[in-house]
Amino acid sequence: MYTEDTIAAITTPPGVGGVSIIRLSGKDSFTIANACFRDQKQEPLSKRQNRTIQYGHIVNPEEEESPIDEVLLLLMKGPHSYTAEDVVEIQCHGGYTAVQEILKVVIAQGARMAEPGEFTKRAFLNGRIDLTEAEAIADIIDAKTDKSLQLAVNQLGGALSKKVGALREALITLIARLEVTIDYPEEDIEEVSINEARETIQPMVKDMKELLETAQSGQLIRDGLMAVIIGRPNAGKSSLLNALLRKNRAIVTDIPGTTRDSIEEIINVDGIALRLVDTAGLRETEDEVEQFGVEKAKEYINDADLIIAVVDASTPLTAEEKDILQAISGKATLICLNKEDKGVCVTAKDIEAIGQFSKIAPISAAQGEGLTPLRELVKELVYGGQVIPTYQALLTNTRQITLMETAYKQLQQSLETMDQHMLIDCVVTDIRGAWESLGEITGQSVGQSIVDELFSRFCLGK
Ligand SMILES: Nc1nc2c(ncn2[C@@H]2O[C@H](COP(=O)(O)OP(=O)(O)OP(=O)(O)O)[C@@H](O)[C@H]2O)c(=O)[nH]1
Ligand SMILES: [Mg+2]
Repeated sequence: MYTEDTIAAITTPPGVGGVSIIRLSGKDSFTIANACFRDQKQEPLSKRQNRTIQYGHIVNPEEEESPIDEVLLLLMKGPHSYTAEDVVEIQCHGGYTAVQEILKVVIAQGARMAEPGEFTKRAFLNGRIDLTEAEAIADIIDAKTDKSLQLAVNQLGGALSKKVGALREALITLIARLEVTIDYPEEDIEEVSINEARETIQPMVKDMKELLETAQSGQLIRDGLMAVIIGRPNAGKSSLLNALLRKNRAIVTDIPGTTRDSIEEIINVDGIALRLVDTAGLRETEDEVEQFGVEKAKEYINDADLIIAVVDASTPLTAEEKDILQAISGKATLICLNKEDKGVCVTAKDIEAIGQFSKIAPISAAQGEGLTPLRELVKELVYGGQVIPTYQALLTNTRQITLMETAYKQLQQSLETMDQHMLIDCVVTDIRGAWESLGEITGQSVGQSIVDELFSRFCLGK
């Protein structure tokens, strides 16, 4: 058990609301709460029934018991608490002052201000959750769509941990069997063991490959995609942004060069968060402000997961427009042939003659028509044509993916080592490497610095 000092933090966001919560965790939580909590009962909090709510007042014992607020106290003794330590949560009236005053009092009584993510870090260090589950908690907090939430909740339920745990279990059993062979080297036993090892590892390699193949989907469901809307001035980019948002977010005029700074908004496309960026129309310009906007647009093109190029199809393509289209050829792109209600000068064939694009769709941004192909393209990019349910175990971040790739390569290496009839010791070394890499995913074998870095990304009070 990880026994350290007792930490405290305000776990609710700053501002006015119904309630604010101060959380205490550690061996002295009950003693500290007891020192500043007053109600009708005589018995100390530590003697009261666990997992109950107590009604009373928080006072400042250093200042003649002056009352601070009327509160509810939640008592949760370890190990059955968020951190697996003794936890007390103080619910006071929501606002700026009471909650800060209560925090000051509990700190004065011996608690220490928690660092960001420290409660969850303790849950991990105390063995209540593993690293994938801790990451899932951060993902639940950050979830932008129902699908990313489902994925995170599922990961918190142990979907990925179980999968990784099963792989590790099979590997350690295999390592044990192979090590027996090393200790008692007899040729026929060795042959049998190697065959067994091959049969165990081959399906695992297949399993891991599948996990890696679906990893991009997991990451995109979790993080969403960034789509940049580009095109020449007046093509209808801001009109498209507004149509997708179903509100007049960006200024639309018939003056070319209306949008100068980029505008970002998030929309939900069938459970996937799509970060839309409307940009300044691409053109050579003397206007310094507009020039900055054009440079920014070009940067977004490099970073985007998806490029939405808007073409004014009611007038012939300009040389500049052709250059833009050539430059984005081959990337994940949707070409929107806009303003077809005004007349058709540019067809899909004309666009196809310029380069390779994922989809070409006639739209009317002004009327909000023809937007379905965008949804389809987003889904194609995320799922790559596969059906991936969010309750399936998925790798969802770069840390997990990199470690899984390493483990995958190590196991493949072990198969090659066997094919080359090398010593069993060498095979065991490869397999052990994979076992350790998998352990890093769940946090069974992971360095302190990685743990510190990971939890520092959490918010204060979590
Ligand atoms: N007829 C018609 N007009 C459109 C359509 N989409 C946009 N427009 C008009 O085209 C003009 C320019 O639209 P914007 O959305 O401001 O174009 P933009 O690409 O953002 O332009 P900049 O910000 O200057 O780069 C406005 O007058 C719009 O009303 C459409 O589908 N049909
Ligand atoms: Mg605009």
